Amino acid sequence: MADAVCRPGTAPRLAQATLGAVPAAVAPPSYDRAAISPGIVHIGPGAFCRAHLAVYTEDVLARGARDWGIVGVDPLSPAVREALQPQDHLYTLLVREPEGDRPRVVGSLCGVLGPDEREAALQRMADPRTRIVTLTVTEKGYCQDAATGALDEAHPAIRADLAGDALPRSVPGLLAEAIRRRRAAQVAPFTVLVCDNLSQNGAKVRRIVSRFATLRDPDLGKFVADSIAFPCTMVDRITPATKDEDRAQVTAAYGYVDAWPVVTEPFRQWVIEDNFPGGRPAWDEVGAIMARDVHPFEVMKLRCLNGAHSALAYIGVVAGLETVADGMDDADLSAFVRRLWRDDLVPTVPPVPGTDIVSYTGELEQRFRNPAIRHRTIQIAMDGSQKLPPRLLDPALERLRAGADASCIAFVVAAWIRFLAGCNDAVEGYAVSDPMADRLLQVREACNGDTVALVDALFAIPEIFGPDIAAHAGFKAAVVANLRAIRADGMRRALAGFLRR
Ligand code: CS2
Repeated sequence: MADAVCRPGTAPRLAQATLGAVPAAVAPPSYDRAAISPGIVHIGPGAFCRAHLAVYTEDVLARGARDWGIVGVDPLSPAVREALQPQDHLYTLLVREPEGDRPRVVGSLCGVLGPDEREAALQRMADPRTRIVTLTVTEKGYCQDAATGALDEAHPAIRADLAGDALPRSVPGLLAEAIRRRRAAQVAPFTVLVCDNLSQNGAKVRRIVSRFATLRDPDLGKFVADSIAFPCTMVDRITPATKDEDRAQVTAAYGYVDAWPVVTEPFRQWVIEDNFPGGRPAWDEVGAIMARDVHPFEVMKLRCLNGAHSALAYIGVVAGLETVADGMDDADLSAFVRRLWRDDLVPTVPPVPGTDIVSYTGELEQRFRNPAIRHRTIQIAMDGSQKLPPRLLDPALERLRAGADASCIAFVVAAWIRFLAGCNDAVEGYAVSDPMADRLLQVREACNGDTVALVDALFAIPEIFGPDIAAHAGFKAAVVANLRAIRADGMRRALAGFLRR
């Protein structure tokens, strides 16, 4: 395959049978895939999990472990299955260094089930060989009230799962049903490992799933709360959505076709609460940190990395800056991000074992500036209703309660509200993608351009702002003032004005 002529249509497809012929530059799995049995079911096998959890697990398999293969379950779309099944679930990971790509083929995924295979997915979750169910379904995948982290009982998917006898579709529904089946068959429970950017993710999802289970059967709810381990974890690796140009680049550079390669940065971090009653892969031997308390790591990452990302996203989209690296190249926006860290976020981060927070934000700045990673601001801007509370509103509230201010966060909230207009300062349109988009856009329409009314109406949405932020007159007034400036002068001038203050 190394010498393949790479005209479109002639390059061979990546697969087990063609693996021996990938060029030497691409590292293949170094173990016998046929000897691996599945021990993990992963719900949400998108790019992030394939750059993170699947790679840590790949490294464990390469050290000789046999029973930790991963079966992916995508309850929403058949796209990953359609891309990966013809290539025996192999995919290329392109680690993007500023100097060039480091490619490898990852083999830890041994199957992917799509939305039409929910019975098979439940059987796989109930199989005694499955000892861990891992999840990357994004914040909205848990059907939560983002401000409180409780199950959103009015969520259409939850109502549907509770109403009928059909197989569940929601994530809480799938987990509760799989746990019920194992219990009925007297199979030891699996551990649920939530790998999404929620604060106290394991504890939160335990409450969500046990509440869902209680609504089905109070006894099952108690079993979930008392007998299932949901360790908390902090996950980190910047992984932009795969673009067609990445696919084309694999074929041009390495001579084969991969329908869904994954592009990621060199950095990776994983901190895991070590609570796996059914056992776990030796992830700690391949770089993961097992900790008694993940909370300080998670607060640091959610606020400093994800909070700054959201700031770059809303300010960047409105100002017409396409990627995070473009945002960091803008002198005002990078100065803003540094100020956001220094004034509003770092003071809210508890001491983190083995970490100097100033060096951490310095390293974040380098990661954000990696020119080889084209991480689009519009991608990060998605689902703001779910992302703002843990990333920015929680730290704002802590600052306000301590009698301090949260001026940079107030600017970002104003930028988010301006972002909801659906067009940037150059009047180019984009879609506002958010599970609450309809409600947010209705609120915008109803306010008819009145800035104070708009901020009031959005702050009154309890699932986003919660009562304490909503009642804080000073914070609200700061958001109004920033939004007025952004609307009157455009994002760039408003930002420059903010920085002069
Ligand atoms: C980003 C995250 O899309 C987003 O909201 O902030 O996906 C971020 O890139 C990861 O959490 C990095 O670990």
